[in-house]
Amino acid sequence: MALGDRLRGGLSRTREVLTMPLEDLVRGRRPLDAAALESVEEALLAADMGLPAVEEALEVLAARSGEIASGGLPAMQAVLGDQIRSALERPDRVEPFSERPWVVFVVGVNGSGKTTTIGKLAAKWRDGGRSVLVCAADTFRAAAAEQLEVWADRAGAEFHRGAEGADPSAVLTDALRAARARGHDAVLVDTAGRLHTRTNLMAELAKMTRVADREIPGAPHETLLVLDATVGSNGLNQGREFAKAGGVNGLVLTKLDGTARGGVAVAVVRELGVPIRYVGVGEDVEDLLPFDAGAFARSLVGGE
Ligand SMILES: Nc1nc2c(ncn2[C@@H]2O[C@H](COP(=O)(O)OP(=O)(O)OP(=O)(O)O)[C@@H](O)[C@H]2O)c(=O)[nH]1
Ligand SMILES: [Mg+2]
Repeated sequence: MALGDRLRGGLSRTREVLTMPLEDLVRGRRPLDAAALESVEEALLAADMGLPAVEEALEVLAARSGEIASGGLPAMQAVLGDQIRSALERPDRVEPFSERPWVVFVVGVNGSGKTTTIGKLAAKWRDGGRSVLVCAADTFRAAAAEQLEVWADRAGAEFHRGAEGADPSAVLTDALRAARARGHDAVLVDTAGRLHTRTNLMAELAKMTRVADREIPGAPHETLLVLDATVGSNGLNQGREFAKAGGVNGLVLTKLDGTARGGVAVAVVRELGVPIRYVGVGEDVEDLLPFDAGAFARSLVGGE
């Protein structure tokens, strides 16, 4: 399946929520009056775009209502799609593999999809001919490391873990030394979603960041915060904590296939000020897509 089809498939639930009222509206081919705008507002809020972004979008729709009335649904989709695209666009200066090894921390709360994302990413990079080491720095749950090992085997990546309950920073240090010694192109680091208290978790991540930089100056080159789209904007508070503590410079939005709240992409980028780097649209290894704001916006609102 082509990437575009995969993305459109993954976003189909959100697109349904968004386009039903749009289709109803433009069928009448009339200027958008207050009642009409209200139903668009409801749809955008239901898709979890967040109030500030929704208000902005409504202003633009109102200002261009004549054009929409004469152009019908395609015009509506173009205007709204443009608005969503520009809300999602953020300068992204990260250039994977510009350093060797390229070190990526993957952080986020329990169950958000960290391990799965690492597995998918390792497979993608291996397919591209890169050698990859994955490090299980979640030493608190044995099952966490085992799950990562399964993904590593499947992807053909080297797997590194420490003893159960070991200091994650010590495990990381060993993994980075091994990666350097063996000349790996990339290191993907899986982290715990929860420790005894949230504060400990943030302190642990900060320590791991210092340790990585000491072993490989500039590392981690990416810290990806994984957010579960099915939780929608309710997950934003957690996102803020991670973003504050951990030097997060990229987002991964997972489980878009299981939700009608795909508009949350707009809310998280706006709130956290960090670009989305990948989206997850399923549980299979191919279901991680590089993020493209234009393609994402078009898949959300439908049309060309
Ligand atoms: N449908 C769907 N499921 C996903 C996606 N990404 C992850 N999952 C599922 O979400 C569940 C949790 O994923 P994990 O990768 O184990 O999450 P985690 O963040 O590593 O969880 P902890 O290790 O407990 O912190 C698994 O059942 C995954 O298959 C996605 O994009 N779509
Ligand atoms: Mg995990």
